[in-house]
Amino acid sequence: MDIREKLEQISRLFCIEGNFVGYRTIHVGNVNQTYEVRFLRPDGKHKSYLIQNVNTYAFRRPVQLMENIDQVTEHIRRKKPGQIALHFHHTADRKIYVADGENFWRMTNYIPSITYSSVIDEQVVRNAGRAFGEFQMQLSDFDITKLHETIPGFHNTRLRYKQLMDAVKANPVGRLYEVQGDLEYLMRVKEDACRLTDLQKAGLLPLRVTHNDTKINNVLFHPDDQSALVVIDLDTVMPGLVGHDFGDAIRFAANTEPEDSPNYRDASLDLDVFSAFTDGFLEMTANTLTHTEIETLALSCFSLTVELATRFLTDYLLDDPYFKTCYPEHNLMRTRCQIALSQDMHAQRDVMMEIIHESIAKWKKDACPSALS
Ligand code: GN1
Ligand code: MG
Repeated sequence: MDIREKLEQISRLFCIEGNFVGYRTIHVGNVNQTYEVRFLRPDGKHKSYLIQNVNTYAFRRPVQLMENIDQVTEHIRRKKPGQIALHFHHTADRKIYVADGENFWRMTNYIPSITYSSVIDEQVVRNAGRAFGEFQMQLSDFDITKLHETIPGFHNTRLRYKQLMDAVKANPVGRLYEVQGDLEYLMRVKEDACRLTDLQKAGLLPLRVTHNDTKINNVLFHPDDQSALVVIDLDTVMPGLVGHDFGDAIRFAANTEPEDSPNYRDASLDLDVFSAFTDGFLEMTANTLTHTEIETLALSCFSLTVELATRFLTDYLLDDPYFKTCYPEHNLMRTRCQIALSQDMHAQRDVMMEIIHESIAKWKKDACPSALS
């Protein structure tokens, strides 16, 4: 069965009616495969939907993952009745997935919108910061114990280093010799990068419900006024740290180079983007953050960037089983781009903290500037 027939068959299992008009592959996302499918409905109108083939190598427990998503989307939908929200379609027997023995499928409403993979427009970045901050606030009263850990240790940086070491030892396709310089750097910064994880383990940072994959292209924007409509990609919503969401968003949005740029040496932190995102994010969250959370926000950017470098490098050494790649060195370029960015973040950490403190002073109701500096 070709993919067109397959997508039509899956749509029917999700009870979609009308004539199947066509589909388009969406090339965003490094893990799952996404398609837009279009139907001519019995009322004569065209309607689009999104179908995703969930990557079960990455997500070993897809049914639990869908349970998380169902609970979280419904919780958010209840908070904003009548507004645009993500909604998953059900099969005739009320499931929100189809497992056909080979693949794991799900289907959502299609929200007309625009996304950005790189952005320098201050207002758009600020709106993205607000959207991720608001997302966290919407879930602040969600019972954390109801969530499955869909990828155990997802942002456990020490675990990511261990996985890298295992890949180094195994070296199954002989790529180790190419990456000595990259490894040396990652080992040199290991303790600093793992500090966030250590603070979490020591109970010094509170667990919250976090998104954990806060790339700016996971925010849908209104095509006309660039306001943020909705946060998508809820696969990794789990208990986590505020720094996981903040740090991951910055490492993606405030990189002067694309995440997989072959000009990785030019990767650096765009301070204007950093400021705008920080201000939007803290506008929503400043009043709920602890002192230690605030003081580790700049560190979290460095930690998440180094952590992703270890993940890309692990995947490169293992012959790319996890992240989608378009050419053999793709994961190596990604690794190096994160490394270069992390070096600049390290150099700019004090400036980042100053910007964070300015926003805190602006948004936190009882902020006392002298106590923050
Ligand atoms: C993956 O598939 P996508 O683009 O949403 C990954 C993130 C990485 C990101 C790097 C579940 O996200 O953790 O930061 O690639 N998601 C998962 O581009 O591993
Ligand atoms: Mg994702």
